[in-house]
Amino acid sequence: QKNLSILSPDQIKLGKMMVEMGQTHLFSHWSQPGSDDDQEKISFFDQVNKLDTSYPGGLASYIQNARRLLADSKEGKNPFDGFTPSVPSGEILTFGDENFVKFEEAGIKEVRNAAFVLVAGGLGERLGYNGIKVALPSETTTGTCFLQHYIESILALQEASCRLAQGQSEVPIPLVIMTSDDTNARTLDLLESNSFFGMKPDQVKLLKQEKVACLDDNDARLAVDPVNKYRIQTKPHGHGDVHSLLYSSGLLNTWHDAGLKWVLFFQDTNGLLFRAIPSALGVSSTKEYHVNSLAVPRKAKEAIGGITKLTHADGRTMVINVEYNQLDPLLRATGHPEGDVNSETGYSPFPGNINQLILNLGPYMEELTRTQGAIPEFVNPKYKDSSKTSFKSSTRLECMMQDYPKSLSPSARVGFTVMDAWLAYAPVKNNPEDAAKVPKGNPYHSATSGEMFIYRANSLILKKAGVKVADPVTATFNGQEVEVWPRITWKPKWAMTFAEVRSKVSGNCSISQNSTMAIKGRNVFVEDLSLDGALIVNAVDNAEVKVVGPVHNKGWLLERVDHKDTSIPEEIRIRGFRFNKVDQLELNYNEPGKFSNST
Ligand code: UGB
Repeated sequence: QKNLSILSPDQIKLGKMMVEMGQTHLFSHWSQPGSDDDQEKISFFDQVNKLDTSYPGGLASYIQNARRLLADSKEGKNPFDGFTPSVPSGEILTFGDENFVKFEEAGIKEVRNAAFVLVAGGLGERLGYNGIKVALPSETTTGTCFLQHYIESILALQEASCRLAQGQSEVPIPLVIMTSDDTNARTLDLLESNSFFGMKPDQVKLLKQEKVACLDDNDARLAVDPVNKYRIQTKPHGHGDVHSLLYSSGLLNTWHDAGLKWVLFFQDTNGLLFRAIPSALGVSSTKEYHVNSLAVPRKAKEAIGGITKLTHADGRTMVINVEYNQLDPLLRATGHPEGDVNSETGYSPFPGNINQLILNLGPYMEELTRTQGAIPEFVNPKYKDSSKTSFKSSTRLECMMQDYPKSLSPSARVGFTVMDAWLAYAPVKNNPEDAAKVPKGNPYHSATSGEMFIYRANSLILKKAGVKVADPVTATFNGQEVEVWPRITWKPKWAMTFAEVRSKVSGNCSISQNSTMAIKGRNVFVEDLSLDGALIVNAVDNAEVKVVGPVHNKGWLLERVDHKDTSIPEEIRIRGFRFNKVDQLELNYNEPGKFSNST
């Protein structure tokens, strides 16, 4: 009681709410007022205020939701009770065919009406990398980090969309990055020290997610921080926070007023995701989807969620991601004793969610106004024993951004688009040791496979455009057997769509297996090139450059490195290889004009 004298009326109100919500234990160890701890007590209420304002409905709602979910968990209630899973039908695209090209064109037209949202608040515990994941090189031929690649891709889309909408000026496409206390300062620093990678600084907005209170028991008593008895212990709430943050930031209204129509969500380390954006956005706009989730064929038990149609006994249906650890038990419990297994295609019949969502802004705003941005949560306590009365360690509520459609009415147009996995998905999530343990045939999701998949995709795209690209060889790096294709990369501004790639290569081109090629200019035209070695082309935007062959040199050699060798920088050794740049042809065009390397 005496402690109240040092508090403001708002803090006293918060204190009363905490007492009413059964949280008196948080104060039981407080010292008498007038002691040295008074400032800590005020800071405690600052923390409570933050926890209260950053959760939809406030801390009292959080505690109530926690009690309900913890009771369900204790009872062993199945979140899918009454639902039967089946394989949903969606748009299946094949790279490079007429349909794909048509959707890409529709997507490029539409992208000027889009905003992009990158969820990058996770530290990537599975990867174990010491820095932020968006600062990792997506590939080491050019060393371009994920964030630079993403920003350059958005800028290239912006420019391509403007070109299509002839006569209209270029509109800056907004980018929001959701960060957390773990990633915010380093993300801002990466942007600022690189001049925002070419974006206007006010085109990029950082929204920081807050952690949520930890729970000590089934009554949702909040956990005292083990380090500071005047703090509540907190943990991350998950990527689902992105919806409430967007809602409370007011950005959705700003975008709506500016005439935008689409919000595209994506994750921190997928070097291929922008290969899928134009066509997927084309699908969203053509089919007028309210929600479009991108998916790829998924190996049974692969650690990515499965897109599933759930039909309730009462007739309700929804198409939703079911996380990989829930899909197998759900199938077994509903008449599929074999669980999640590959079909005769070699893949699970349930497409894999790559957590790239395209939402139609109007219906999205309506829904968030109704829910205040809150989306369904879950809790995953680790119980001490089967009585389920106490936890091994504190737990918390969590939420996932792909659960957004769960609360939508059945009339919402929810669809998904399946892309070739080689085209659209190359995540970097697993550390070398865990990746080496992935069952043979399943993707490693490591820095090694992430980079090699980029070369594979670029090689296959050029092949489809008529270039003779040599077949890959197999090699093992950090205990992972991968296909090694020629190391081909290009800047997003060179080509964002298949039509653009086709317009930039012509004649009789070939690239040998041990070649490296990096195209870093917009108007670079590759004609009758026969490449056996390394070729780097740098050109300013208004230089039109024709690159012709033959180009033969000793090239860049791939050298194996061990991930345990700490003398090598972490971002290199987690791949298990590096380049020995023995020889190369580097072409530099720094002035406007027309050029060819043959003259
Ligand atoms: N993230 C945040 O921004 N905040 C958080 O609190 C947590 C994460 P993970 P996950 O790629 O295929 C997802 O950890 O959650 C960001 C889907 O659920 O890499 O295990 C984080 O920075 C799964 O269905 O992935 O699995 C990162 O950018 C499947 O689709 C993103 O959220 C899988 O991704 C994802 O976090 C996938």
